[in-house]
Amino acid sequence: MAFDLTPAYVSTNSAAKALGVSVSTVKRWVDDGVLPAQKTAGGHRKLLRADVRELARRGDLPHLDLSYLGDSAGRNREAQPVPAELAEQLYRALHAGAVERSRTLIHGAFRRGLSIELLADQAIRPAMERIGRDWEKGRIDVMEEHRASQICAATLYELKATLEQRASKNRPLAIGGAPPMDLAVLPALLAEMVLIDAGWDAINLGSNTPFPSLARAITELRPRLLWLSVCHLANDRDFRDFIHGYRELYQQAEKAGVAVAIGGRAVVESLRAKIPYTTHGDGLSHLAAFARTLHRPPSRPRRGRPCKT
Ligand code: B12
Repeated sequence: MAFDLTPAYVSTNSAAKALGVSVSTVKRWVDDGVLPAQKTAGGHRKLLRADVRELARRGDLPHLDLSYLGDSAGRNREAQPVPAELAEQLYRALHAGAVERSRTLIHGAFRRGLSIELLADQAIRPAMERIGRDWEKGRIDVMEEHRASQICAATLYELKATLEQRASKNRPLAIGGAPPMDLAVLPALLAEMVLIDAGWDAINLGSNTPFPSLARAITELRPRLLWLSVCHLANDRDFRDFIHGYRELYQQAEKAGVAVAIGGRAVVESLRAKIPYTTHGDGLSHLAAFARTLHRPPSRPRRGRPCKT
């Protein structure tokens, strides 16, 4: 049997960030014996990752963020929620209009390590699809559908603020949104969050954005990437207008050297056959993967790794 003799330590600083408390609080917990610690030859405290995780599990710590414990994926894998279960719970909470429960589920999933793209593709999308089906079958009213969208959007704006706080300074810029007549909010908002989480500075121009305004954003903001979430093209006329406006936009993007990522429910094969694009994806995991090929953010420094004694 093989034993791993290398203990996985983290610094007081990383532990503080992971537990969502100040460094002095962590030091006090160490002094009080709440959190076991050893000292390096240089007199620094070193904490076992497993002890920090255990404290996280036991304690009532509202600002917990185990991503700071810095495992290989940057987040705590063991505790990750199962997306299908999360989708089911989220659907129930959204269906019932349970604001706090929905918030807890979304924020909790992120804190426990679910990436924004998985949250989008495997939890929010299926939950909202079921809400959409309920509406289609007359089981719920537009009231419930709008309420569910509002709860999601409000919670995602909160989460976006968290992503912005931890973003680094020098990031490439992406701009995007939904095209004219498309009123969906969540897909473009989630695309923006996926890009921020992938190390980009992202500006979402939101739903129903005219093509000339997207073109102006290319000229004035000089992004490296433009994303478009196309969720609804109501009829043949909308379809034709979209193709016309989009082609002009694409030409301008190409001239400016801007990559164009397109996706959304309305980007069906018959539409894709008629338009150019740099990349298309069925889900936001595709967008994240593409964004990583254009820009790889520096990995989070492994602060506080003790020198070998
Ligand atoms: C919420 C909602 C609305 C809201 C949107 C408000 C808001 N705040 O967002 C409102 C009330 C505006 C609305 C209106 C309408 N809606 Co509606 N709506 C929905 C609903 C329930 C959820 C959509 C959603 O937010 N999903 C969550 C997001 C995250 O998922 P997503 O859109 O699928 O996005 C994923 C992918 O497409 C992809 N993706 C998205 N963007 C991008 C971008 C890139 C670059 C990449 C790579 C990938 C990508 O990744 C995302 C995450 O996995 C859907 C049901 C459903 N099946 O989706 C119906 C649905 C889309 N709506 C529908 C309809 C019919 C309408 C209306 C025509 C109703 C009416 N009669 O007025 C209008 C049209 C309005 C318009 N012009 O846009 C139908 C569409 C049917 C069809 N044939 O396409 C649906 C499917 C409901 C149904 N089952 O019938 N709707």
